[in-house]
Amino acid sequence: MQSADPALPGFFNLPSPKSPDYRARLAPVTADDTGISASLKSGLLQEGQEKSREGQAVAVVASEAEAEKKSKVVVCARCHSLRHYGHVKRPDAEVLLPDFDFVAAVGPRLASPSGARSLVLLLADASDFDGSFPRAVARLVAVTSEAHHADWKHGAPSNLPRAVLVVTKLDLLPTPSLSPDDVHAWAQARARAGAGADLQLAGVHLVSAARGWGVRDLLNHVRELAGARGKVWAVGARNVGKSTLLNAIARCSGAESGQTLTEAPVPGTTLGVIRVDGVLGAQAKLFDTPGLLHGHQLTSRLTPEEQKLVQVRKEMRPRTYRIKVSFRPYYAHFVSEFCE
Ligand SMILES: Nc1nc2c(ncn2[C@@H]2O[C@H](COP(=O)(O)OP(=O)(O)O)[C@@H](O)[C@H]2O)c(=O)[nH]1
Ligand SMILES: [Mg+2]
Repeated sequence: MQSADPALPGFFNLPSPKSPDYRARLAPVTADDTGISASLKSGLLQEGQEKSREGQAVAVVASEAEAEKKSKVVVCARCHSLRHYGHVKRPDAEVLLPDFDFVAAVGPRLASPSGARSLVLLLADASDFDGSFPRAVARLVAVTSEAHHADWKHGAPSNLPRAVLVVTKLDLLPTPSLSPDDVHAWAQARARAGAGADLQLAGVHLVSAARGWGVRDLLNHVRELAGARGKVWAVGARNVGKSTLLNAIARCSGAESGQTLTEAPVPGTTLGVIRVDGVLGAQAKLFDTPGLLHGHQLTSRLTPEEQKLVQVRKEMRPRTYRIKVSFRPYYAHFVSEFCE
């Protein structure tokens, strides 16, 4: 906590000093409210029969205003800026925010053989699989499952954490030149290469939250795996599309909570674990999590301006270039390859 700079995280204001009897100066609340008209109390104009039609119109306006107020979502200033302007006001203050460590925060719950069922959605970006697949979390699930499986064989209670691989942003892959079966097999192979061959996946889903591809199938599978009381965590590197996917899942499920997670092409948009209500039923819980730092995600090492330059927004196209021996092509100025 600090009180020096209101723009930096953790800012707080000390309340102004008050005298001990400051409450005594407030007017006492009286039981006698006969002097206040009923219309003023209800906020609606209902005076006299002759004004009844006018009163009805005002009542409709008032109820519409009430409904609009209810449907309006209150968000913090940082989310407001991200939602409406696509950037945070003070990028220099972002480095002061703590990193999210899923293994430390949720690992003990996954390791616990009792309690609610755990399901981890391992999200990887189709346009940068190796730079976004959450290896450490996948490894944790693999090791925990293995340990629980051994306990279960010896008769101990065992609640195996399950993992589902979700490949996001499928719309960015060159569709005519790739078959879904090939992408499916490739994604599974890359996940095993990253987390170890002992990673058991309960399923692989190829989705595009932007286009709504595969979202319903994923929702049905998640409901089935989570059961009535399970806990589901969406985990992945920054910008992999966790919040966008959970919003798409919530829309697909017809959830009426009105809650929308903030989505933005800015790394580290989501700051804490957020429970998404009304998607999986009363007892089961779905959580959005902050993006993990990924050592292989090159975009997380760039400045916001550079990130905008290399951000993939449209479907990728295969290109062929003829390059002379000993020349070196540069991709987006930060990857190069020497031609022999
Ligand atoms: N093309 C495309 N972009 C997506 C998709 N899902 C998310 N994005 C974009 O990826 C960026 C990061 O999304 P966000 O949900 O905030 O990522 P998070 O940090 O993992 O929560 C945003 O600009 C989204 O619009 C998708 O399915 N297709
Ligand atoms: Mg997010």
